[in-house]
Amino acid sequence: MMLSKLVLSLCTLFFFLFTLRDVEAAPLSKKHKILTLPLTRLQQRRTDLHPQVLLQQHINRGHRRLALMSDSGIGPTDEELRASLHKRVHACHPNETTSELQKRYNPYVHSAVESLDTPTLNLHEDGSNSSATSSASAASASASASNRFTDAEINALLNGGVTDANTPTANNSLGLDILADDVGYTSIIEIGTPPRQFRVLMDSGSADLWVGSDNCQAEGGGDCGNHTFLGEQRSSSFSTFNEQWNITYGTGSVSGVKIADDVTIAGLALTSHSFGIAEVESVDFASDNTDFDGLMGLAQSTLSNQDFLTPVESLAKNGLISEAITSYKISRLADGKNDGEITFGGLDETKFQADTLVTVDNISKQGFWIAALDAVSVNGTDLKVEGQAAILDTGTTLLIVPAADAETIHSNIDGATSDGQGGFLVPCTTNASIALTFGGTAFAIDPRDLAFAPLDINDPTGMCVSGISSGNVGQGEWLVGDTFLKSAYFSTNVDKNQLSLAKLA
Ligand SMILES: *[C@@H]1O[C@H](CO)[C@@H](O)[C@H](O)[C@H]1NC(C)=O
Ligand SMILES: *[C@@H]1O[C@H](CO)[C@@H](O)[C@H](O)[C@H]1NC(C)=O
Ligand SMILES: *[C@@H]1O[C@H](CO)[C@@H](O)[C@H](O)[C@H]1NC(C)=O
Ligand SMILES: *[C@@H]1O[C@H](CO)[C@@H](O)[C@H](O)[C@H]1NC(C)=O
Ligand SMILES: *[C@@H]1O[C@H](CO)[C@@H](O)[C@H](O)[C@H]1NC(C)=O
Ligand SMILES: *[C@@H]1O[C@H](CO)[C@@H](O)[C@H](O)[C@H]1NC(C)=O
Ligand SMILES: *[C@@H]1O[C@H](CO)[C@@H](O)[C@H](O)[C@H]1NC(C)=O
Ligand SMILES: CC(=O)N[C@H]1CO[C@H](CO)[C@@H](O)[C@@H]1O
Repeated sequence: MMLSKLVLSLCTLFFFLFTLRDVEAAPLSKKHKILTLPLTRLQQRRTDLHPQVLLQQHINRGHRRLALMSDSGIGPTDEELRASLHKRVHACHPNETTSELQKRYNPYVHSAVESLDTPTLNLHEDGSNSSATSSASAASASASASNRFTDAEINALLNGGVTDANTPTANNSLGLDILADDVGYTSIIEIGTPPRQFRVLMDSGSADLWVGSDNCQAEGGGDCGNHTFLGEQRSSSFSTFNEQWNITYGTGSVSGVKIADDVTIAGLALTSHSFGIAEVESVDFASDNTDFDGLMGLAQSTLSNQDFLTPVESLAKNGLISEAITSYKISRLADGKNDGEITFGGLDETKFQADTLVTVDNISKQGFWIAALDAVSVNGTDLKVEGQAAILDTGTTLLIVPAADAETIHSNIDGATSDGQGGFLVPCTTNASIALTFGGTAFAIDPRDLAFAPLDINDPTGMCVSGISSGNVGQGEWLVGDTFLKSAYFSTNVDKNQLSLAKLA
């Protein structure tokens, strides 16, 4: 019974993780940018994605991003990525036809499957009912001192949604609200006259601001979902350039027109700021279940597809802040503190230990935020990894590191195993302390974040998918997302082309 439950849950649970966990929002080169964004809250539609498939998704996204972030831009083709995915899918469901598998794994593009939307999870082979609520209580019932997964986390894992941050006390700051289970981070800004509120994903790995247009259409038909939209009829300060812009994503694209309108961020009012509205959105943005209306890229505008200043550059240029600084306190749902915050024009000194602040030069030639990675250690022992640079990206959920580095790291974590196909599992209770050294200071990842999510939601002290995935494209670059950034205070400065990290207060 235990064995069959475990085996089945491996084949049922992971659709959630696939849909929830992977926020990877960075454009990749000036000419060819790709974003991959989360498919939040689609998880209740199907419950049968195999963890192997989840891992392949992460690996594919990592490969694609790293390939495009690297100067050569040479990476696996879509066909190769699809082939790897299909191999994994077929390995898990050997007796299903390709069209059955397509329905299984692309439910959101198959309206027939959309109609199966149901809050009921079937985690048990015997068919006993296990709704999201009862799963959460099952998890909490089996909770022990070593179960790190809080009810709030399990609930967010199953149901997505946004957890609002407290109102910041620092000047020029917005709350950074948590998307699902630490999948991404959003804030509310105001646009237009009269001003209306938009929820945007705050992304240090891209450089364009956009929200949906009143005329927005989902790719493949339909509207752009239950979101707030912008257009000339809604705002007397709206103006258009009649020029197109677009960004190509891992799974689709956003395209639209360049416009200008008044934008207020943390009480700082930009008059007629130039940005984009999206007239066509891929389904992962257009879905009702996507809990944000647009995206704010906060890398350097040299990366901008729209060829506009980023909001923080515009704030500095207009003298509303003294330097184009963006600072992030990325919060962790499990802490229950809701203390996420983004600060413009400076750092919030209440959020970090001043004597631990290190500032390093940005080594990106393109406008990403990339720091030299001095060392990586487990429990203080230097692993001598090959990775040399880290792209710090609030818009990526996990860490994606070269395969050799992923092997080295996991071989040093007690109880960690490879899944044999490039993915890694760690004990959910792991206490291993993995630290990344920047500017001479080691910043440790909280072990809770290393244990990405339980393989079996009813066994939260068993094995977990690792927060460190393998992606072997690029030149030793690590893609360092929220799994790491939750454990540090992070700040970027466009004017000085530098970035800073500090230990949290
Ligand atoms: C697939 O079909 C074969 C032959 O009918 C059967 O022996 C096997 O058990 C099936 N595998 C699964 C996973 O259902
Ligand atoms: C399972 O439980 C949910 C929530 O209590 C309920 O809505 C659903 O109908 C149940 N499903 C079955 C098959 O009993
Ligand atoms: C906010 O700015 C005002 C005016 O510069 C200053 O007096 C106040 O101390 C600042 N508040 C905080 C929390 O930094
Ligand atoms: C649309 O979104 C709003 C705010 O997020 C929510 O209150 C409302 O219930 C949603 N409506 C539908 C039809 O989903
Ligand atoms: C995207 O924008 C680029 C640059 O403006 C343009 O060359 C290209 O044709 C656009 N692509 C699409 C699909 O609109
Ligand atoms: C981690 O530490 C906790 C508390 O000290 C302990 O209960 C747990 O067994 C440890 N986990 C491992 C894998 O050693
Ligand atoms: C690292 O330290 C933790 C906590 O003391 C311990 O549980 C773990 O086994 C150590 N790992 C290694 C590889 O030494
Ligand atoms: C301030 C600074 O050192 N900026 C550097 C950022 O990285 C680029 C590319 O390596 C350098 O050219 C800049 O000098």
